[in-house]
Amino acid sequence: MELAYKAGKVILEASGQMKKVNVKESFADLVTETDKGVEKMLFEELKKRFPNDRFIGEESANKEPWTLEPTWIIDPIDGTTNFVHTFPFSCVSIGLTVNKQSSVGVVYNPSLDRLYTAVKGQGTQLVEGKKEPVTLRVRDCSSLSEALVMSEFGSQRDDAKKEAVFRNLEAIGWKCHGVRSLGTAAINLCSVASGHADAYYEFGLHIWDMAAAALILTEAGGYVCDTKGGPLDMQSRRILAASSEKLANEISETLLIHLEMERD
Ligand code: LIP
Repeated sequence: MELAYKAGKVILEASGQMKKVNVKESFADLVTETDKGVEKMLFEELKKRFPNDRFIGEESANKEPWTLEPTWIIDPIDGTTNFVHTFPFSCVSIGLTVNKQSSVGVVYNPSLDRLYTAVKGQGTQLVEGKKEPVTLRVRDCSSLSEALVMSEFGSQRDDAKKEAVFRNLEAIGWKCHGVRSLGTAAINLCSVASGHADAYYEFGLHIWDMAAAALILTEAGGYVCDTKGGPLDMQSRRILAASSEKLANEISETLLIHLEMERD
């Protein structure tokens, strides 16, 4: 939590400043010096406290393989596009997995001063500004026709992704109350955990976008799985999250294209 606040301060101070923006896999896949600087700071600080643990970060050139060992999985800025454009939904995401199971998740959106935390088996808490922490719980919603659904266009720009995004959006969008897209997987998941939305699905995200927030959702009573149903595979680059298993199943059956991508 302390490091999330520290990272958030750096993100907030840099937001809206002139910054060099580089691209990664497509012209819409952005990275800045702030992403790299925050990741370096978090790695250094966590390594001081947990020298024997392993580390995976979005911006590291050589990614360590994900193993059963305790592993910190970090996205220094989830929602880099929002950060570049000053849309106030970016966050730092810090997850810890042990035996490949998420055991700690911390997500902090500095623009709204919202800190989401979860420890396996101990529920999810939100600290907003100076307010007392509150325990989060998903909203009761078991039907797509009553659901507010979140999804993302993502940052890939190839034809297969385009077809999957728009055909799935057409299938889901007309059957639910509405579709929302905040531009950050972690905050989308936290929004379902908070009861602000009822479900979220995406193809093309990465392990660091979900490692912390998937636990935040399940500890708030939500359900996560693969888009085809079955256990979530955090390396598969796809996720379906909902306030209940029943709603997740309905969305899974409604999605038309379950994109297969190169694994993380
Ligand atoms: C982004 C996600 C977003 C997704 C993009 C990208 P980044 O993470 O959170 O929801 O649609 O594909 O992965 O690049 O801002 O850390």
